[in-house]
Amino acid sequence: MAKHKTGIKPVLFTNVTISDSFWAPRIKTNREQTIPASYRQCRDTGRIEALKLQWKPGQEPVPHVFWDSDIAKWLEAASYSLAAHPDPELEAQVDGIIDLLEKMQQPDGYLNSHFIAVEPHKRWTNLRDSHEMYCAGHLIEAAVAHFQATGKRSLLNVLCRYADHIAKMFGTGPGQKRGYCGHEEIELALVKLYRATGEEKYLRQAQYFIDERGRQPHYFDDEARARGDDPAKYWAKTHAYTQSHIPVREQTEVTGHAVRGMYLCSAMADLAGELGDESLKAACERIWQHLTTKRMYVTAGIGSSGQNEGYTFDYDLPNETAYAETCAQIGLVFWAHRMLHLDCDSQYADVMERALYNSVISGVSLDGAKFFYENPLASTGQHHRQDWFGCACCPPNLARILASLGNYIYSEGENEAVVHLYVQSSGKLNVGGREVTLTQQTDYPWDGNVRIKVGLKQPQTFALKLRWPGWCSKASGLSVNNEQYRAEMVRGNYLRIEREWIDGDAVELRLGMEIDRVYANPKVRMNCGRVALQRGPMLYCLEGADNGVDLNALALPRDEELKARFDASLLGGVVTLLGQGIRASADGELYSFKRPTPCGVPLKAIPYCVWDNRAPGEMLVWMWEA
Ligand code: FUB
Ligand code: ZN
Repeated sequence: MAKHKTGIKPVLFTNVTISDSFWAPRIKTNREQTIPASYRQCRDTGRIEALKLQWKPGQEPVPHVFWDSDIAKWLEAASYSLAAHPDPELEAQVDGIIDLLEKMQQPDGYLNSHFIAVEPHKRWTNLRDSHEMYCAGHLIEAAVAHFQATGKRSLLNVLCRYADHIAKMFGTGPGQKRGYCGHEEIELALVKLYRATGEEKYLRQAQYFIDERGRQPHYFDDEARARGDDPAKYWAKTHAYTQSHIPVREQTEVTGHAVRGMYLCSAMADLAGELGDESLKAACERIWQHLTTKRMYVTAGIGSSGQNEGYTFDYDLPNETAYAETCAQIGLVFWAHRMLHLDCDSQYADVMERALYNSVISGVSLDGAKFFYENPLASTGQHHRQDWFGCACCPPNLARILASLGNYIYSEGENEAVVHLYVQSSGKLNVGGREVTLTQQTDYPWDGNVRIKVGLKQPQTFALKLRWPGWCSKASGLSVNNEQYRAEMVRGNYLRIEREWIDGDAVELRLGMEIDRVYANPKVRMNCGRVALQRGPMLYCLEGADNGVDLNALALPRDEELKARFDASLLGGVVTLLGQGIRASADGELYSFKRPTPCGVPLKAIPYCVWDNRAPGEMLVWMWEA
């Protein structure tokens, strides 16, 4: 197991039971709707059929180069689901696909449905664009999840053989190619494979891929020439698109394709922890600072442009055309979680929470059947979730993170138990070799009161660390067994309570949850004069269903005192924000010499993450402030 610098490691979702009113219904819907629907989509679109290698020239559809990754993410999600909820029908579907993968594997270990059936002569000839190792990485993650969920080695054995094949092909040794994948993913997967098998060779292979990335002469240029292509005619124009323009330790900014960058940084953080590599950690910290201070949406969406599915320039955060791919935010959660275990600093948990409650969960409808690929912050009413996509990376990515959401709440160490997220749940931790149960009772994210009961077999001294969320500025309270307690605030913004705990001890944390107005730096030109609303971890938006059309004709007066009201019958039960806005008439001419006279209108904001679950209409996060 990883030896993290902080000495803490995540408590696995299999030891966490979530019982709140926000996530628990989403996880259930994920299990009952999203996972089965994604299986049907993989079947009906030919993705599963492609594994049979029966494709013939001229036949449609042609198995796509990264179809295997969709299957892999589904397998991973299904495995997590099986770990928590045994389901013979689902297990049979999983076994059926594993059987196809076993049969598909080539004698040398190679495994990719497109490059076996469609373009066998092009195997490993275009690492920059072809996604072979990206698919391999997702399959490895699936294999580890399946092994951990079921104890079966069937898929793990297949993927170990494939990983061995890849390690034989790529490296610095004689006869090896000095390549790495254009879409990062295999690096973090190999670290997982190392942790699951204990085989250090997989860790070393991940390290090789990270160390090799961005070196000169550039591998992608050399391989382009070998294919007879001119590297100067690269369609993406720059190797910054794949974060390989310079070696990773020299990188200071997020660049290029957002999902790729997040998977890369996740692997860098993993390796920094595993190898105690300070230079990788420092690079992660620099890139993190750049992303979160200059290129991240208030919803924690990242990657503002569809053109490169990624970043443009600092402070360029358009609302209506925001790309903010669901997968990118999921990648951000993966990275933030890893950073948190390199350095137990609440800035990482804050971003992780912001992404989870806003631009990750926005990716799926309340009924679990429709998905956003892009998560804009304004819409004229044309943007809606869809059943599936030709490029279907997001739905199964959502399925796997929801099925394993328990991973992000607690961490455990020799002498400490840490709570990163407040979610009504129960976590079974291993603190210094003894079982400690933490049971949270809370209405979070709608209310900031959290009661944590400590369950122990015998009294034990350790530190309980509770994250102080970045959104919480209002004086709040902390008590232990109903007595006020002055906890030490340790580096990284965690409240630390060290004492001898006895079974049944209870801690109460009261986080003042106010309605906050958020203002963007004026360099974010789109948001000048505008304001966003936040309450606790939730960002809010105006939606047409509540506020009519022309949301840009509405403004929020600067002195308006909004009220928070829980509405059990709305959108699965949400806190809405209510108040009076002012509205200018939008009925006039295109241009006029007359200043519009606004009139008062009721205004209602709902959590951003649940928009587009009712009648189609406009949506706006950043509203005018008058
Ligand atoms: O290229 C594979 C996946 O498809 C990427 O991660 C997404 O951005 C989408 O392009
Ligand atoms: Zn995606």
